[in-house]
Amino acid sequence: MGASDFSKLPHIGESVLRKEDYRFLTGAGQYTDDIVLPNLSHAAFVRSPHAHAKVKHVDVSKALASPGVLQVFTGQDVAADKINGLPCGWLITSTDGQPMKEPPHPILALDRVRYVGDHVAMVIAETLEQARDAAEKVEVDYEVLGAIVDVASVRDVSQKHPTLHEQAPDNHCYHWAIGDKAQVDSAFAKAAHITSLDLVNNRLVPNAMEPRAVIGSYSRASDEYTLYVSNQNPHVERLLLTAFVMGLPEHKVRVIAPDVGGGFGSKIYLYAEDVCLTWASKKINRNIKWIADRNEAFLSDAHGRDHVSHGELALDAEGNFLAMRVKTDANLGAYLSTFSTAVPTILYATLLAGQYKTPQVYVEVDAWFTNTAPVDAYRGAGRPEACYLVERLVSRAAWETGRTQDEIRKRNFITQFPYQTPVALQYDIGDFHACMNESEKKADVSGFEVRKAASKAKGKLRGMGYSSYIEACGIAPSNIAGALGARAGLFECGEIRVHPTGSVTVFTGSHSHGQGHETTFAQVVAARLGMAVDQIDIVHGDTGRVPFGMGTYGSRSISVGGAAIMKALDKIETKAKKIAAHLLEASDTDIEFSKGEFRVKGTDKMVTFGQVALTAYVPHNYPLDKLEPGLNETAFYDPTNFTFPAGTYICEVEVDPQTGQVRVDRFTAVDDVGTIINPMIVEGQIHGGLVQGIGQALFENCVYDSKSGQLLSGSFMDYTMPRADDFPHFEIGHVCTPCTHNPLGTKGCGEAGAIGSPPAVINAVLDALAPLGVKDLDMPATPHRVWAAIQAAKV
Ligand code: MCN
Repeated sequence: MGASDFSKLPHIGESVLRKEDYRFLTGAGQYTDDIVLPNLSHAAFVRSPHAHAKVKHVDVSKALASPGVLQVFTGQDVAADKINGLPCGWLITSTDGQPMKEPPHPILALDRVRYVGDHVAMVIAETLEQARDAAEKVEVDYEVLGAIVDVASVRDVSQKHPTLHEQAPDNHCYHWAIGDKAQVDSAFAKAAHITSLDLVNNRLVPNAMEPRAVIGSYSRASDEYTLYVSNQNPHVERLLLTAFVMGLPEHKVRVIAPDVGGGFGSKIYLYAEDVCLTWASKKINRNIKWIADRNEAFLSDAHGRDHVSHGELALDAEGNFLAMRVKTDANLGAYLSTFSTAVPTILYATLLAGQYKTPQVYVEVDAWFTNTAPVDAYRGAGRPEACYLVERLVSRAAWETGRTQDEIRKRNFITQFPYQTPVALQYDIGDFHACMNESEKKADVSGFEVRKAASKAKGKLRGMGYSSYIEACGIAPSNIAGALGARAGLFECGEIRVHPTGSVTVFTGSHSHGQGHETTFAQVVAARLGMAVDQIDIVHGDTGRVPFGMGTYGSRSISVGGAAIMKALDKIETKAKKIAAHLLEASDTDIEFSKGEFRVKGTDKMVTFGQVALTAYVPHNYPLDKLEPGLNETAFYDPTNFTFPAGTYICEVEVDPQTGQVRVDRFTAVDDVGTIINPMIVEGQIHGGLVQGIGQALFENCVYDSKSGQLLSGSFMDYTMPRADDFPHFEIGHVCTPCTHNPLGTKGCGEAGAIGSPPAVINAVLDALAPLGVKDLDMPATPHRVWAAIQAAKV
């Protein structure tokens, strides 16, 4: 079935209420902390209070003697059992052909700690309180070393900085580039105008509602481990844990990621705690639970973003883009987290063409180690950083050349598809003009001047900012990703199990941690099989039940996971037609399937899907010589390209010039996410993304003290999370150009809001401040920063 026929089926485009919400809203969810196993013990981690130190000695004797303590483990114990460090899943090759520097990432420190929060020892006790009390009694003799935390300093290798890893002199991980430098330089030489910009993409802490949580369990009866973990991709977790770290066969470990209270990327990875608890559950023959508290989450969850960039855009006299040149330094933190290395390269630099037909783009990226928590993919991952750079440059170019925000964009929009960008990606489809036009209409751009005058009358400054984003979702295909350094496949798996009574259970390798898959995936199956949505159950998050899966990240689930389900449904339909043909005494090539009924073409002879299902399991009248009984099919789907959601966002802010306070007054988001399965869920996803993106632009900032390396924003007292009353009503609109290469026509929507919104906000703030002479501002645009920029512009 083609994407166009699919989009017309019942249930597609319907705002079906979320099936999962009953249990979430009535407290019946089963999160990792809700799981209580017999013989349960509790773990607490001893974490480094220093950003960088030698670990000279760890004395666990007092902790071991504490009440209730079962065992205390250190890095030496882990090493003695030949447990490896955490692996990195993406190999980046430097421009000189050398592999990136890949220093060891021990699960418990051996002789050095490299960031505040680094794991030193694990205490296991009968109760959580006993484990925490005993952890305080572990005595660690540290020799404190100098720390380096920010990328703007570490990249200056002419200065002598502390070195984190002997494998990485100068703390340098890789130098990577894409694009044709000579062509770009020659285009710049001919430019009528060059716009340049230095900017910082601020470090963020993910802060999912449910902090990370782990239960390690071991059965002596079966010699099998079970790891319950708040995680986005249980099969990948299992693969890394078994093949790379513990040296176990995969079938000896079952990973269950039950209800997960948000991840936003931070729960993609294999963390030290996951390994420690799994390993220790056999050592002490007890079930062990660890739930991060919020402070531990701030210290030890993988952080996001943290780029410093210089970007330049060359234009001709008419405002056409000729070339873009970018240099980015990325902070990877103290160790390489699972997919960290792909973020500032594959997921960032390849998006720098944006929505524009800029003929040449050249990007150089240096990645660095610092004494900070590891950085990895966080909602958007690389694409927000790319969009921020492109859209800030484009807006600035408009101001500098006296063009309007829409004129400069429309002039340069790509209009012919497929479109090969100069940075590897090929966009399959889009309609950027339609998104812009719809967004301008919904934002009432023509009424802006009146609103601006009204703000002025109140002593406020009003500004309007644009952002036309494009992103790449559903990273693919596996063979190209492999050639680019991925150490994993990027397909998805789906299994359809039709029961004798005709209801269906779907097993998917995708993972839902807030995105509503139990509803939208059921809509897809219900649409195809002509059934009610509540006849279908979706199972995910358990390597013991789901055949295989690559999990959820990069807004891939509906487009890759959903496509795998569609493929399995094709197989179901093919087999079911054969059964129907037998029942109807016709040839299967004459059978049509529609709305849950199999018909012989051109006749009124018909059997229902339910009759076929029953026949498959009660095969009394059945072609047993030609066909196996049962109706159960599995499919793997490896996409041929990314999907490319795109849109235009328009933000209007009001700034108080006395206090620097910024208020988002209006925000319009028009997105093209292809065919929409469930508009209510898509809208919710866009809302969530917008709040995270606007949060980055105005409030959130992860700050380490530049000398001591202490995390200064380690709690909600110091790290400002956005709240509902910080936002206006979001004006949401849609344009639909169905994705050309998956059977649903969908593109991802989970990250769009977080990608497109930050530049719209900052461009709006800069527009408001333009009359005061403020030309630049970094995120987050806090009142203090805005006020300081206003004061600085006065001198
Ligand atoms: N959908 C749809 N029609 C489309 C596209 C999507 O109806 N054209 C639906 C999907 O069926 C799914 C939801 O929208 O129910 C999101 O789908 P998709 O864009 O495929 O994204 P994923 O399900 O793969 O979710 C991952 C994405 C990412 S990468 C982050 S980070 C993120 C996000 O989604 N983290 C989230 N949204 C989140 N939402 C919540 N509540 N919690 C998180 O941790």
